[in-house]
Amino acid sequence: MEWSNPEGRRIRLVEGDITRVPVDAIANAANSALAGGGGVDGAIHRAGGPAIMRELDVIRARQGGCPTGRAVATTAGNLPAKWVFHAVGPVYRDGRHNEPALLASAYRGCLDLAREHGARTLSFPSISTGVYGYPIEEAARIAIATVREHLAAETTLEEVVFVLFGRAAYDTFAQALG
Ligand code: AR6
Repeated sequence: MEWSNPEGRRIRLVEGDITRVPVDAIANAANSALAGGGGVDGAIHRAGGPAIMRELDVIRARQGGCPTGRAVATTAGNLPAKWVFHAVGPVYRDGRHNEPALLASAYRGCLDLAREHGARTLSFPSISTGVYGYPIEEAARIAIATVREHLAAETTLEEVVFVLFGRAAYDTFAQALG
């Protein structure tokens, strides 16, 4: 499924594995320790190889990790991309602990890094909706709205691809994209 704004910038939805989709930059759903983990984070480190963790070690030594709602950039190692942007989404508690703002901010962190690096294409997984428990209907609305807002402003991005793991996640994002 595809949508484009008046400037011709696109949002595309794909069902599949984010490590297999070639783009300039891949966003990762990381944790604030930048320690690696399961889910999409595990898949990205496995496919990208040890070069990614080596750069995260340097970032950790410098700034101690990455706060929730922010993102940091590394090489993409062996992945079909130039960079990985490691975003830290919120752990969902009850929706009254600033979760919507923090989720939007995690997406914005990657979108801003894309602009800084001059990326033309960027892929996202559905941040926070796995282990972190964010209800996917609300998360999808926030993700799409935040990307649309970025694409309406000055940016190098021509296409943002959401790579959704499984039919249910794809359908939820398709609904949010309208
Ligand atoms: N490609 C695309 N999406 C995927 C893939 C993949 N290969 N694998 C899983 N997903 P999660 P979170 C989907 O749990 O909720 C990690 O341990 C998955 O189905 O990966 O932000 C980190 O280290 C779900 O829809 O991330 C953190 O500690 C979405 O990706 C913590 O989990 C996000 O699920 C972050 O939790």
